[in-house]
Parts: sequence; C-alpha cells; structure tokens
Amino acid sequence: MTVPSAIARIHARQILDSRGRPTVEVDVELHDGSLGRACSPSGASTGRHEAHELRDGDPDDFEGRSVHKAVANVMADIAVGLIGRDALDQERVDRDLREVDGSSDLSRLGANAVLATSLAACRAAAVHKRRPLYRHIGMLASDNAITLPMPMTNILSGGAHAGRGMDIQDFLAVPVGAQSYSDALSMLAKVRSTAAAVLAERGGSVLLADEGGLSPGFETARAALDLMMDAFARAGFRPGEEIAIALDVAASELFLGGRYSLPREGHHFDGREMASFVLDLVRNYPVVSVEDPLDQDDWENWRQFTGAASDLQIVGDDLFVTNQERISRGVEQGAGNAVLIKLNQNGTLSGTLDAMRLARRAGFATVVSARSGETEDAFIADLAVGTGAGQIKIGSVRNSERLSKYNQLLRIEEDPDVLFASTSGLHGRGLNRAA
Ligand code: 2PG
Ligand code: MG
Repeated sequence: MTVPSAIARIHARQILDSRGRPTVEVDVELHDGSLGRACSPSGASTGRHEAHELRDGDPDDFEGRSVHKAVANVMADIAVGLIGRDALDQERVDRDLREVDGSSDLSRLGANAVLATSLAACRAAAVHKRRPLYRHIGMLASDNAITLPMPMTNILSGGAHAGRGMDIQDFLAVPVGAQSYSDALSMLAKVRSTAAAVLAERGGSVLLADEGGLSPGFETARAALDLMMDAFARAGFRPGEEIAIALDVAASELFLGGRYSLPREGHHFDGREMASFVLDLVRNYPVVSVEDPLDQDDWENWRQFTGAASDLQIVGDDLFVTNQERISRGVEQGAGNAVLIKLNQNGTLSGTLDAMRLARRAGFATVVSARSGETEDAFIADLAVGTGAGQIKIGSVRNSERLSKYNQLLRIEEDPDVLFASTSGLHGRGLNRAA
C-alpha cells in the first residue's frame, strides 16, 4: 500500500540567486500530490568549517559557479535514496540524506543539493498536513513556544558584501522598543531611509551592498556608527531605549597571517588588540550584539572577550557554523553566548534543529540568519517562528530576496496565537539577564 505522505518524485534545477549566481532549487512531490519547493542560499564571507557547497568549477560556466553536478546528484543518488520515504519523518529523511552522501561535510553530493532537498521535503509534509510551515516546523522543533522574532537589520554594509569599502561587515539596527513585529519593521524602514537621506545630504554614496545595506565606504567604524546615531536621532528614536545597534565584524575575513588587518582603519592587530578595539566601540555606542569579533579558530581570545563583556550578546557565526560539536566547544569554554543559525552551514533541517536545541539548552541565544546570496525562498522566516528562535537577521529592508522573508513574517503576524518575542530572546536584554 502506498503511503500518501511518501515521497513520489524529486526534481532539481539550477536557478539564479540574488547575486546572479547559480544555486540549487528542488521540488519534492508526495504520493497525494503535495508539492514542496525549496532553494539553497549561498554565503560570501563563509566560515572554513561550514558544510561544503558543491560548484562545478568550469571557468566558462558562470565563472566556475554553476551547480549542474549538485542538481544531477539530487536527481540521481538523492532521489534513489529518498523515493518511498515518508516525508512526515523529517529526521529519517535527513539521516538518509547524510548516509547517501557519506562524508562528514556533505562534500560528495554538496550541502546545496542536500539542504534544498531537506527543506523541500519539509514543505511537502506541511502541505500534506495542511499546516502552515511555521506550525509544522514548530511540531518538529517541539521544545519551544513559537514566536515572531526580533529583527536585526543591515543599515550600513562593508567587508565582503561591499567591495571591502569598510572593514566591519554589518552595521545593523535592532528596534528594541518595538511593540510588535510590524512596528519593528516600520521603525527599521524609517531608520534605513533616514540613513540614506543623511548620507545623500552629506554628498556620500548611497550605493547598495549585496544585502541591500548602504555602502558609504567610511574609513572608520566610528564614522559609520556616528551616521547610525544621526539617523536614529533624525528618525525620532531614542538610542538604546527604542533602537539599538548590532555589529557583525566578520573578523575571519580580516585575519591574515595570524594578525587582524583592518586596512581602511589602518590597523594591524593581534587578538588582544582586536578584542579591545571591538570592546571600545561597544562601550561608546548603544551596541547590544556583536557577531564574530574574532577569527573562527581564535578560541582563546573568544573566551576572554566573552568573559570581559558578559552582558553583551556575543554571536558566533564562522566560529560555530551551526555545528553541534563547535557549539558544544563554545559552551564548555565560555566562548560566545549566542549562535547564528544558517541552514546551509549545517546542511539539513534536522541537524539545524539539533544545533538550535543544543544552544538553547546551554542558555545560548539563537539568531536565525539569511546568507548574502539569497533567493525568494522565505523558509527562514517560518524557521525562526517555528523554533521560537527569538531573533532573525535577514539583511536590509530592500530587495525582494530579503523582503520575501520580512513579508512572510507580516503574514504570520496575522495568526493571533503567535506573539512577538520582543527582546526576550536577546542575551543580556531578556535571555540570561542578570537579576
Ligand atoms: C554573515 C552573512 C550574512 P554571508 O556573515 O553573517 O550577513 O554573510 O552569507 O556572506 O556569510
Ligand atoms: Mg556573520
């Protein structure tokens, strides 16, 4: 007898992402006709320990970036391994995907092939159950109340997303005083457009970076932070109370030959100097969250940084790469107190949910994140809600690959049972706040 929720057909194709680069899209169809479709995103400031993204490497085809092999792997090995499996059993689907691949970093079939299949199977199961995706993910995650996340949103961009016009990668706004998700979004849109107006008045560049942030190419982080403060004031928001700042230093991108090189600022730091440079910024501006202040393998300086600023949210992205072993190491050593959650760093939905569970049980905050290369797929909006992650980082409130997620959260807000997390999931503000 055929199970109606069993996987009947898997199809994959190469599509283009927000940078015009190829990525993998997968359709999973169940026996009852339920269809799930999902795409893999792609980073630019990628961590060394992420699951492996498979690209063809043919210089004549999208400069080596085509993904025909990954697409073929979905239609061959993955389809053979998964057809007939019950899509309602996400853990089994994901275990099979890992087994079919057989490598620890999904390098044989490609994490892009594996992830898009894992997410498409989840969507098909939600369709079969006639459940909104966030509720279906909520059932799979099971250990947390579903909530609408607090967004942290790019206002200014540098690093690998903006031609290295600034040393620090992301200057983000966090609307800590927002009463609801839609209130948060309107505050962010106001700050974003006010920042553009202030820059334009001063004759600065209002060019957009990869994630839709403004890319003024300031020489110093302080100049960027001062511009943020001016935009907050002009928009009529009290800094620290209504709106705060988050930074993604993306320090692994600055770590060369054992030192931190900040060419725009003109600094060449060792780990301790780098840590005090970041701490100095944090102490002089209303910064509530700092991501990757240090390199992905600089554990000792991470530990000391975390000890020195325990009231601050300190997020590991390249450090943890949504990987259980690395998160455990961070918990044991006291390196960081929050985890950036990126599905394609891990490679499967179940692996990502396990990583989130582990983080949460250790008292670490979680921030679900988009990649700098995105598609119109809004899966992470439902993921952030279904897991009650508390926070989401999508990029700026510009460009449809970002807005597809922000807008999906507006739709979910119509469900009266899903409450806004506000700052309850932000380390130091709600989570683990000192009594
Ligand atoms: C990051 C992300 C998103 P990328 O560093 O947090 O901003 O960038 O996807 O390029 O790794
Ligand atoms: Mg990052």
